[in-house]
Amino acid sequence: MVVCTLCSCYPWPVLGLPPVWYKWPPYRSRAVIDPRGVLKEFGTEIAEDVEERVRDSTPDLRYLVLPERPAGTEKLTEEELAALVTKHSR
Ligand SMILES: [Co+2]
Repeated sequence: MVVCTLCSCYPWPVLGLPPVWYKWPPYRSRAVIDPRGVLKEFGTEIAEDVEERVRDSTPDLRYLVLPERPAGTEKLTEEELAALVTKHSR
């Protein structure tokens, strides 16, 4: 999970304006302490056998998460795959 505890910067050129909760201190601190619990509240349950890592971005160091290809999308074109990616993607 990628967070920014320092300044809540957000990749707005890619994802648009951030949701309001993104800057809330309780979200920023809990995302670091309990990323699995926070993701669960957003409706994404991470299996217990999946390792959790939290990366805190800074103005000098950014992270980009490349998602796995969703099941059943093997025949989609690049454009069709790109259309699946929104800030609401899980
Ligand atoms: Co920041």
